[in-house]
Amino acid sequence: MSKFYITTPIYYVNDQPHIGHAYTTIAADVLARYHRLKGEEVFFLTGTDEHGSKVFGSAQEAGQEPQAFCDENSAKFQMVWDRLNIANDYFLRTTSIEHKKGVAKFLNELKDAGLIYQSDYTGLYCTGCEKFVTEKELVGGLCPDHKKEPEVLKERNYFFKFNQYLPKLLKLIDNGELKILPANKKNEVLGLIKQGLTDFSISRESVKWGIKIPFDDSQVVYVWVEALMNYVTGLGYGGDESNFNKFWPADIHLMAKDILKFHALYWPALLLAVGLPLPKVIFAHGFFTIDGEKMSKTLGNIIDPNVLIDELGSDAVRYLLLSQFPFGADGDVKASSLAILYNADLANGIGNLTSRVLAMAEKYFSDRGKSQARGRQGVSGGQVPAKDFEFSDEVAGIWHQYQTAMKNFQLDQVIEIIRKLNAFADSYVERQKPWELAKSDPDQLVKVIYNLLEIIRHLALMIYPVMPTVAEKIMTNLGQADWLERDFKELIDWGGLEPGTKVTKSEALFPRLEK
Ligand code: ME8
Repeated sequence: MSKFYITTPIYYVNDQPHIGHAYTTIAADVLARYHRLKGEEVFFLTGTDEHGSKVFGSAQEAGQEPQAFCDENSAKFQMVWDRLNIANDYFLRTTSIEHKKGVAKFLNELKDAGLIYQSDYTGLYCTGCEKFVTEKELVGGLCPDHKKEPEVLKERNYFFKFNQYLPKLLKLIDNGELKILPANKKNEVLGLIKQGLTDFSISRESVKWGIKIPFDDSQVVYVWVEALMNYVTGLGYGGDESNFNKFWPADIHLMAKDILKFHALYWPALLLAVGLPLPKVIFAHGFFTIDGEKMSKTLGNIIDPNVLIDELGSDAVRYLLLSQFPFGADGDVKASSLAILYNADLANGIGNLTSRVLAMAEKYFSDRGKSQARGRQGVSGGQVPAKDFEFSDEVAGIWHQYQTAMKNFQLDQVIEIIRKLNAFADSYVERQKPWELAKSDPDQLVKVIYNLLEIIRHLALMIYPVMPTVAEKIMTNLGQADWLERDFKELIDWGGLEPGTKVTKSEALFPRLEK
């Protein structure tokens, strides 16, 4: 059985979960669910990044002990992921014992390999970014992302001999052994290597909220270095390593472009240093703005996923966020357009199609006669009529496109394919007019209703990774049980609905929004 290991970044607990975090996590969940549906063994890791001066400072501002502050804020991420139906296999917290153990093992290996040295360092540090910045990166003396002046830091730190790995990284990235996607991001990373990079510090002397360096407890591990290690400690590295042995290397690390350099260069170099295999794909999706503005606490335009879930439901939020712009490109989320898209694609689209088709199956192929004969008056429902294969090839072709889009992480394409299949079924209904066939051509009606029910089954399978709850409801309405355990190839073959299966009308899957 093939395996699939997917990760999101671990999010800083100084911030509330917002739809930027939700975007990455939903995308990872979609890919994880799709690979599970295909029968692969999947491990999906997410979590929270809880150490460092930024988190420590936020805890102080909130008047809380750092651990209590982390507990409270990490729980907010876990709660919203639950509400969004995120089926992660593990939630890693960097303040956990197992993470600390794994980090200690990793650092000892670096030290034993002679890849760490001490040096005095003076540099500019942006706490918002939790990284050293150069004069060149500043705009008007301020960090362009946090609009704050970085502080001058003078410390004696441990450094990692990063520089010596650059020629190897250049080769691995260039020849695609370490895939950086989308392609323009690969070029950016190659450009960074060619510009020249220096060894980086892996410890902090003045920071107290962190994991102590195992061989020098006067320093803590630099927050970014231990954060990257979550991708192995989340699998038990340094403790019970059975998951680590089964799932490492990662099949894909997912993130936005803001933290690509850490993932595409620092992390692979650390892995090379301890002799671990490299992740297969590093995918940096775009960064989005809200109505043209960067999401930030100061601007007060952060969208809390909880508010959207309250208004639209979790499946709709998953669908709407992913359908905003190409996965990988930057874009603007227009809060006002979410409701419009909800009505167009979900209420009038998938919701309307399924309830219409199920209602027709019930009306024209009611099993009431049979039920009455058994003395069960009033039992409603329809039956799947005899099979027809008119769209067998066409739907196989659509599945091919769908699988290619998933393979290439084109999640917006996945949505587009779902839209097309929905539109195709709508136009088939309009062309065939089953309500007229019911009077004029019962044989053709059998074919049309079978085709529509079967298309809805395929639609439910295709939307499952994106909208799992709605997909399960549709499958239940189609009389399908245990389908998640079935063989994927069989599942996506045309003709899975067996004649005689009882189907029931659905409640409104996506009630129309009036305002
Ligand atoms: O960087 N658009 O954590 P973080 C799209 N702890 N994605 C966005 C977004 C936006 N406007 N805002 C946030 C950190 N994201 C580190 C990571 S990993 C070893 C350590 C998402 O809380 C996106 O995935 O700042 C981005 O990379 C991540 O949140 C940054 O989360």
